[in-house]
Amino acid sequence: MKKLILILGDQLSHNLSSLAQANKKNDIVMLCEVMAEATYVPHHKKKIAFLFSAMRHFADELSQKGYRVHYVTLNDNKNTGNFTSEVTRAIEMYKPHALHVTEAGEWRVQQMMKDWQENFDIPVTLHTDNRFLATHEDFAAWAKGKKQLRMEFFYREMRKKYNILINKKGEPEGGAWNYDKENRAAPPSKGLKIPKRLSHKKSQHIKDVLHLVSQKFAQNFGTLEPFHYAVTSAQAEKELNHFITHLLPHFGTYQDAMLTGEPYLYHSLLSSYINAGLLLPIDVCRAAERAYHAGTAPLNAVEGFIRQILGWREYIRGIYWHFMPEYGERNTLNAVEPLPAFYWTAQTKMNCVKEAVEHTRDHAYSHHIQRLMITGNFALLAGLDVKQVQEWYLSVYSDAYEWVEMPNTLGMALYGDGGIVASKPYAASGKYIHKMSNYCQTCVYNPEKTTEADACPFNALYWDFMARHQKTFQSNQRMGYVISTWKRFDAAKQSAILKKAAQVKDDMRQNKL
Ligand code: FAD
Ligand code: DLZ
Ligand code: SF4
Repeated sequence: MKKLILILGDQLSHNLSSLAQANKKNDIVMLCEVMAEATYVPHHKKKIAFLFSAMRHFADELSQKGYRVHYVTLNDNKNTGNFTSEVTRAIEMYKPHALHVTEAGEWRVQQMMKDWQENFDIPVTLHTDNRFLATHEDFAAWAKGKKQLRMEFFYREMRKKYNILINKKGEPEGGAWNYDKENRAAPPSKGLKIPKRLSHKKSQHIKDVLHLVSQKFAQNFGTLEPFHYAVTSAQAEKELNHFITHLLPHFGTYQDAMLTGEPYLYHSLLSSYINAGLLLPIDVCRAAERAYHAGTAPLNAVEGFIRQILGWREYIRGIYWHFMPEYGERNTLNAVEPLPAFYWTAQTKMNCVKEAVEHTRDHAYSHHIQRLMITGNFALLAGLDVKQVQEWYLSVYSDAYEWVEMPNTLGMALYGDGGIVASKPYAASGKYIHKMSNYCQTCVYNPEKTTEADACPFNALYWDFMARHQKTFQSNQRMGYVISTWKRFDAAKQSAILKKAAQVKDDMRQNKL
């Protein structure tokens, strides 16, 4: 029996389920760089460079371990351009008896694999992706019969299931499940001292891929170099250790802070490595837990960090698979305004948006609060088209795959799923941004003003959003106060705010904001 084992670009893990029963002598392990995947959205240059470099290194590691590897580069002149045609070509070449593959992260590719099961002449086995900590069945069992699917309760179950930060009595470490209240500190006025980040030696693979990307994807969004990404599991492990030692101790307190010129703060930068398979989520959680027990990181930081991975990451994936494909068609707030050009150019006077888009352009990264409370919040308030916003997020971040991007964007940032992920919209005015960042200090707009010529655009848009959606939110307990505040404004004040919001949108459409 000769098997063909297909490994996708986000499946670069040596313990992958499809590899588990591989026979090194007989079986063929294949990886392919294909144009269809590189262009289904216009990915950031660094995202393509990271993934192709990591795929090439992973293929080398498999060869060194004795596997027979079939690797197709993007510029191989026999490359047919997509997964289906490349697998077909490999079947013709090697005449395997069966195809094995680990289930895909994205619905789109999973459907492709189901078609293979129908149409290929050889049996096709889809293996469960056991790198995730909750299976689709686990999530469905948890969700069954629940009116609301709140992350916090899912997370507690996961803590118990994996016995993470649980004391000998079976209770949460420190007596509480969640220390988020301690994790919302504004940045101190003197700024923060952020440890330097790692950079990794440029291998020949990286050099080749950087050249390839600069040639084939010259028009794509983003800066290609300098390129500092880890591209092997050994390098990603170094990133993890660096984070645990130097950054995790401060991760919690300033988790929601934003600072000019500081794209990373104390965030881990591990999402691209975890999502591509270079690090396993359970190993990352255990490393953080060990730091707590060793006394090198406080509980609020460790719990907060573990919650992002064991809680949010698994919950988000659960939501995606539980509600797809219908989820992707949702647009509860009927948001249809075209995405303004500044999401791609960073040419806007709004300092906060400019910073977030510049970080994104330069690093294929911005941290969670920038994604949620700057670019996401603006899109929510301005009613930007949910599909265009999702495509932007899926393109520009090196950690973006639809299973994780979609519920975060459509659900968390845009409230476009009608409240499955978020119990209320993450709508915020310029005052919140002013409190949590130093962006406003050097902005031409004033976060304290709403209708004046130099007023912060977020303020009028915030009230305009409340006015537009008051019917939807008036019965939401967490929104009652703000909706009734809007209703208490006299008619002249309401009219001035709505007029200003209309002007802000006009300026946005004319690229003058
Ligand atoms: P840290 O702040 O250090 O967090 C630690 C880890 O927790 C991350 O590496 C990640 O694995 C996990 N994590 C944290 N928050 C989330 C979350 N909400 N969902 C899933 N995992 C989480 N994350 C992606 O991995 N891919 C995406 O395409 C993506 N799109 C997003 C879009 C929007 C609109 C928003 C608001 C969030 C999005 N996120 C996405 C979640 C989050 O912003 C990123 O995981 C995080 O910024 C990655 O940086 P980090 O590794 O430094 O994270
Ligand atoms: C994102 C991406 C890109 C840009 N290119 C490839 C590729 O050429 N070959 C590949 O195997 N995977 C690629 N990927 C990742 C896939 O899009 C990802 O595996 C699917 O979306 C399934 O989750
Ligand atoms: Fe952003 Fe408004 Fe502050 Fe300017 S004033 S940085 S637009 S929040």
